[in-house]
Amino acid sequence: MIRFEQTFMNFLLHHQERHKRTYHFLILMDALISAAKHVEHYYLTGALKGNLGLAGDVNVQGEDVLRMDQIAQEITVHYLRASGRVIHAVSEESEKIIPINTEGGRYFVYFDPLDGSTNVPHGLPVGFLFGIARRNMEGPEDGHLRSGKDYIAAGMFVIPTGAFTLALKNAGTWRFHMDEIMDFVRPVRMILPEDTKEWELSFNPANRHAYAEKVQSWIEQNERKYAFRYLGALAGDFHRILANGGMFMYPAIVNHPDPRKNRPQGKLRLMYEAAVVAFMCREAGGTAVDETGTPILDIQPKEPHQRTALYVGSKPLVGDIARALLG
Ligand code: FBP
Repeated sequence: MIRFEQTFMNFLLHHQERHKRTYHFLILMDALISAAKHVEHYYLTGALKGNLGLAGDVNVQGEDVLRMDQIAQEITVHYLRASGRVIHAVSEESEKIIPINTEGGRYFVYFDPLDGSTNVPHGLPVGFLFGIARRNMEGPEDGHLRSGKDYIAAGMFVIPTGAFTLALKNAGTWRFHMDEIMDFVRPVRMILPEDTKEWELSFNPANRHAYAEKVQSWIEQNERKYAFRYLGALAGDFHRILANGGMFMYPAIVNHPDPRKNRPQGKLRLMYEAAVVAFMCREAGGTAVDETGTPILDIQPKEPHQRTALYVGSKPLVGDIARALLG
């Protein structure tokens, strides 16, 4: 007996119909799905094709560019351009804002086509993260960078696991899995569990003594209550938190023995990392704050690659550490 699954596109078509929305968003999502599948193919074959190494360049963040970063960037920009629906894009792999379909575009896309760079040389899980905002439909559009609360959707592909999670404004966070014909199917609504028994903490333990004293003492008081997991790729770590509950955090680094390694403004990028998971977390019943306890979704970006500290996950835990941060 063949088991037939609901496909992502069928799910989205019904969503658009239910909310009397247009086909434009479908075309954009189709482009992002095609881009992610193409990136997954190159990643899966990367070791044999010698694509998991360095490209020889340095990016805007001062980091060595990986060959896969270039491939993922090229693929994603191609599909966004082909959609004809994107005014401009912000990408981790491009210093400047990328003009796409400036005439006639409808959306802004903020993306990181291959997040979790330390996992790439080993072919371990990485993320394709994206946030989408819509242009001003009532009046002139000034193209300003949008804060997370203005996103209409955000999502992530955990590559190469075939897992895709998408949050739609006021319509929840949904997880899909790739089937045998590379379709994303079987939508499952993700709600952060209230039951704390599966809750996890996720942070880089190598940095814990360089966090603010308040954060270090919060970890000491709470770490024995929860399991600990850390993959070293935001998409993978947040994928777990969405299912099990708990909190992922990448706090500010302020007490590093080598002051040059301090990151008082945080490491993760606001627009295409922190705001993406914060949006997905809100739609799943959770929340996210920065080092000052400010909601991540309320932070207005001043520049495309602005960094932030990030605490994201179950409301009671994020609320608790926010009180400690404000204390
Ligand atoms: P990249 O975009 O350079 O990969 O940095 C982001 C990231 O890899 C996140 O995915 C992950 O959560 C974090 O940095 C890991 O940082 P660290 O190796 O310092 O723990």
